[in-house]
Amino acid sequence: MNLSVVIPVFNEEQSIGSLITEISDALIKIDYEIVVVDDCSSDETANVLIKIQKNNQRLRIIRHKKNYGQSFAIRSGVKCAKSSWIATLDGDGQNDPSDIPRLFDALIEKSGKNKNVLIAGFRFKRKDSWLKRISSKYANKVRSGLLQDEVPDTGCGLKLFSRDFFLDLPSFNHMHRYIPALYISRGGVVFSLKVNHRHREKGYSKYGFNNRFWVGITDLFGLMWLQRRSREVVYKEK
Ligand SMILES: Nc1nc2c(ncn2[C@@H]2O[C@H](COP(=O)(O)OP(=O)(O)O)[C@@H](O)[C@H]2O)c(=O)[nH]1
Ligand SMILES: [Mg+2]
Repeated sequence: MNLSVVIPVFNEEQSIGSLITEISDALIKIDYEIVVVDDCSSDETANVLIKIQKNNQRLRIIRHKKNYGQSFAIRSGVKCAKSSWIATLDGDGQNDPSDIPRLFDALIEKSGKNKNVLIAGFRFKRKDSWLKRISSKYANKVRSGLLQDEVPDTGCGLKLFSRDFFLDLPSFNHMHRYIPALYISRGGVVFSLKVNHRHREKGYSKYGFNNRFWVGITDLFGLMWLQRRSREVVYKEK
């Protein structure tokens, strides 16, 4: 197993099937598994996944007992992953699975012997509503100014990294938007690579101004505190 593709989903009954087909088409040269983490969806997502699994042995389904949020869903998927390399992407089809092989090659090339590399997708042409694009543009500016993580796009769902390094990061609700800053504060190295971004064709967005803006402000203070307290610990057995 070379790569575990981790997908957090909440109520994506209409999108998850075609996304899994696209992943299978895109990863023909890679030995991979797909770990979908269903965060206690209230629609038909669970049944859709079980049906797909009957004809897809690469698919594993993890279901949360209750809705814990996207960050904890990613974490559960990474914990259950069998590979030491992870690709994570959104379950609504906005990220393009055909970007994964190029990003995976970059991860292997940049990593060498180190496991501290994060490949972060950069949605250079975002296909979101006007309000989302504008608010995200300013949020990214404020965030990169305060956290100095120097990434153009922290919230892209498409990211590749090593399982062990990720599981060593602090775990909290909404941490998935700050993975680059958390990486850097632990001595990690981040590479932002341009990726395709697509409109959401089906289903609905789970995030609006209220559950992103106010939460985001609180998170920024928390992140600045975490950065001050973080240390990259280097040790060796003698
Ligand atoms: N596991 C989990 N995933 C979620 C939750 N909310 C959203 N997601 C997933 O996170 C991804 C991004 O969410 P989405 O609604 O598309 O956000 P947007 O692209 O910013 O509008 C999608 O795969 C969602 O299904 C949640 O509460 N739990
Ligand atoms: Mg989306």
